[in-house]
Amino acid sequence: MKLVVAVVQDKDAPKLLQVLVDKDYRATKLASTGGFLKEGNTTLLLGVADDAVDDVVGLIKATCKSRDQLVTPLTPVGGPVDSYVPYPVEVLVGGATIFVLSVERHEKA
Ligand code: 2BA
Repeated sequence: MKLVVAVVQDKDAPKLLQVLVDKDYRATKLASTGGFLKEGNTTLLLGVADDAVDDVVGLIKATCKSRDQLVTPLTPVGGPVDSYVPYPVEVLVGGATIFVLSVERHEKA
């Protein structure tokens, strides 16, 4: 068994969960926050059989979209505040960041 951990955008999470549950995959949805943008995203935990990993990863990739997001950088610490003009910069946020981990043991009680 493998544990698939997928960090996805909030906008894609409801559809992705539906797609996964429709195909009988079990999923846990966690509210998470990206370290860089400090904005909400969604982390899904999926315990799946080894031979189902490619299918699950394929469903995630097919459902989640990359999007450009505008970010306004903070004033540089210690820098001159009055002359600093914070121009928004575009950041491409990926469709999904996926980790696949081996599961040593899985039990249900
Ligand atoms: P955030 O950390 O909020 O990052 C959002 C997007 O900002 C990233 O999209 C990337 O395009 C950009 N970014 C992140 N760190 C950067 C940096 N140091 N310099 C310049 N740009 C940077 P994604 O790479 O698609 O990541 C989307 C979200 O997935 C991340 O949100 C984070 O929550 C998670 N993530 C990505 N890589 C991860 C990793 N190696 N470990 C854990 N979580 C990760």
